[in-house]
Amino acid sequence: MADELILWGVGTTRTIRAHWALHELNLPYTSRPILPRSGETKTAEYTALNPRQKIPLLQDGDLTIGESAAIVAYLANKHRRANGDLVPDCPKLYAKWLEWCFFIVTELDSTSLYVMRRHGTNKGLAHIYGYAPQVVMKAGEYFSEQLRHVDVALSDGREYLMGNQFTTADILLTTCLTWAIDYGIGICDSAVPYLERVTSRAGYRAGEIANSAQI
Ligand SMILES: N[C@@H](CCC(=O)N[C@@H](CS)C(=O)NCC(=O)O)C(=O)O
Repeated sequence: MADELILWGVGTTRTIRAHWALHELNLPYTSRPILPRSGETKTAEYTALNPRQKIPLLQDGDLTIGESAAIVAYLANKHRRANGDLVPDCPKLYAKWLEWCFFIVTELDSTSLYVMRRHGTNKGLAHIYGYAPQVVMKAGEYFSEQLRHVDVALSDGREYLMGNQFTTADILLTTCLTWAIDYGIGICDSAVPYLERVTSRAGYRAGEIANSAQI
């Protein structure tokens, strides 16, 4: 019998990545719907599991893994699908997939959008990390500049970042694109049909519901 999968966390751009991957892969799991900034990430029970006090966090038997990009990559690698893996197998394609994943989590997420979240007042954390409007403006500009890498790739008409193979890199990019739209930054034209295509996937829809803070 397979180990029980337990996913901690709902309600954020990072948590939806894990819910979405679990639904893409059709994996049954138990959701522990704790929320950020609620005190639920700071309980003794949760801190023992994750000293970073962050969500999402996945438990797979005796394995505990955090970092949304690592969680989805782990699941994709462990659970290969007959109708298309969420991670490429071929070493060169794997390298390109890895490049996309690192690019998205470092340049688009951590250096741009998360900086805006930390230092802005629009749904932000400025009350904790300090209000810095100039930094927020520059981070938004940086996001748009870095998105050129995505624009050039998608402008050749490919279906997904890795061509016709939907991968976890698409999960990461999609969440950054919806995040950027939410912050009013705007996205490149080539990403508009891409975003429609990806968010119409059954896995995304199911992941979105599972990630909802209401359930
Ligand atoms: N790089 C991490 C970031 C995780 C993160 O910052 N999570 C936020 C919510 S999106 C959190 O748990 N914050 C702690 C709290 O608010 O209690 C990931 O991608 O998983």
